[in-house]
Order: sequence, then structure tokens, then C-alpha cells
Amino acid sequence: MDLDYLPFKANPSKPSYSVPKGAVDAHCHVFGPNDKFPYHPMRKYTPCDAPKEKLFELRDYLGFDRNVIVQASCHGTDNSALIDALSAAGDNARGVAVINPNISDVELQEMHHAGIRAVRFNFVKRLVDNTPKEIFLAVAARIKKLGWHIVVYFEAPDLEGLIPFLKQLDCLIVVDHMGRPDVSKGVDHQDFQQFINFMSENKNIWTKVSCPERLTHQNTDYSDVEPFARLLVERFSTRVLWGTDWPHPNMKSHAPDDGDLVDIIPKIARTVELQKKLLIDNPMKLYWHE
Ligand code: 0GY
Repeated sequence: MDLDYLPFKANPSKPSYSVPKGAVDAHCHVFGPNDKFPYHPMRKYTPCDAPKEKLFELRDYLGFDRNVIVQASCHGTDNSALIDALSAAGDNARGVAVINPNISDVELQEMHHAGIRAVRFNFVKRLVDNTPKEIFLAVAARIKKLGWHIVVYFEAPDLEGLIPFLKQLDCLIVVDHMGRPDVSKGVDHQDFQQFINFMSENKNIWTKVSCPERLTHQNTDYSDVEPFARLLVERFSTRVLWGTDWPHPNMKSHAPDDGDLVDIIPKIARTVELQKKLLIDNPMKLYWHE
């Protein structure tokens, strides 16, 4: 792994909050192990191995029943570690892949069979080289008939420039990590308001109220992020997902405690009904259809 890479916390605390039965961790990854599933030669970082067995251990320890495993940039378009994890998890996991538009129909069908239900478009410059929009549009055309959706990862200043493109995609879109707002600016800042307006005006846009550990300016106290997540959960209760983001790649300040992350859930989804939508109904609708 990279010299400055922070490995995930091996022994997280037990959360005080008990997630409801059937809860889904809808954003997490598997990395390697490198000797079996080598990292992509064009990757921008080399993580600590985070194999499927560790992910499933964490799932059980935190009280979740299911995972949505997202292909991360360090594996490029080689989805084999992801597919391997999906086959081991059976019906308890679904996946989000990264693909090229020239993938064969047979391969797409196999991915669907394995549990892939979406593709990810990554726009974060420190993670990936620029991909021409035509490539993304070609991928979007390939997945349409499978009923998959698109997960997008970008940073707040990029939203404005991306809106015309996102509208062109014409399918359900999930925005990672609340569109990565700068939380020091507050929920009323025009950048976050633009994201809220974008969701209000486009009913096909969903978001993950995840990654307080990346967005906070307060080190391990994530209270500055909570108002952003709470607002989204209360305004768009049927279009929000929650995930740990284990094993937390590229954290520089600290490796978060996954138990602490779970304990934020009742602060951002303050009723049992909102918690059920966030953790069960919404992810089940998106990832466990047919
Ligand atoms: C995340 C966040 C990050 C990494 C990736 O694809 C990736 O490598 O998504 C990040 O560094 O912000 O969601 O895992």
C-alpha cells in the first residue's frame, strides 16, 4: 500500500444504535487481496487489502444484513474482486461496477446475474483521468435495457458544469456522499442549495448521506456534517441511501471507527420510519428488484 495510506480500523466499537433487521450498508468496497485480484496498473492509489471476508465480518458485527459493494478506482474496470465478493455473499449483496462501453452483451448478462445493478461514473480528479462524456453516454446506452442505474461521484464545485450532462443520462442517478459539500459553508450556502434544487427539480436523482469522515472539518467529531445529511433525509426521504464507505480509502486525517459512523444514523434519520426508508426500503427498491 502507499506509504501515507491509512489502513481501516481493525477493531471498531460496537454501535449504541441497533440498525433495524434487514438493514443495508449501501456504500462499501472490497480491495484485493492484491495477490488474487491485483490492483489496476493505472490506479491513483494503492490501498491496504480489504478482502470480502473482512467486509462480511464488519457487516455482521455492525448488525447489517446486506451490502451494496461499489467498484473503486484502484481496481479500474476489472470488476473481478467485486464479482467474487458478490458470489460469496449470495443474495446478501449487490454491486456497482465500472465498465467500458465495448463490453459484450454476454459479459453484461453475467454481471447482472452476479448481482450488479448499476455502473459508477467517477469525476473526482485525484482518483481518475478524465473520461470523455461520449464514453459515459455509450455506457449509459449499454446498461439501459438491464434496468441498471448510474452512481456518480463528483465534488461540489463540479455540480454546475455537470448538470446538463446528468440530465442527458435520462435514468435514475445516485450521487455519492451528498455531492461532497464544503460543510464549513453551512447548509444555506448556494452550492448546497444548488444540490437541493437539483434534487427537487429532478425526481430521478437520489443521494447517499454518507462519508461524514471525509466531509467534516472537525477531525473525529462529525456534528458539522449532520445538518446536511438530516436535511436531505427529511426532504427526500424516499431517495436517500446510507453506507459506511468501509474500508475508507484515502483518508488522511484518521481512520474512522465504523461503530461511530453507525451511531450517526439516528441523528440524521430521527424517526423509526425515516430509518426504515434510509436503511431498508430505499436500497431494497433500488438494488433488490427482480
Ligand atoms: C469512496 C471515496 C473515495 C474513493 C473512491 O473509487 C474510489 O477510489 O471512491 C475517495 O477517495 O474519496 O467513495 O470510496
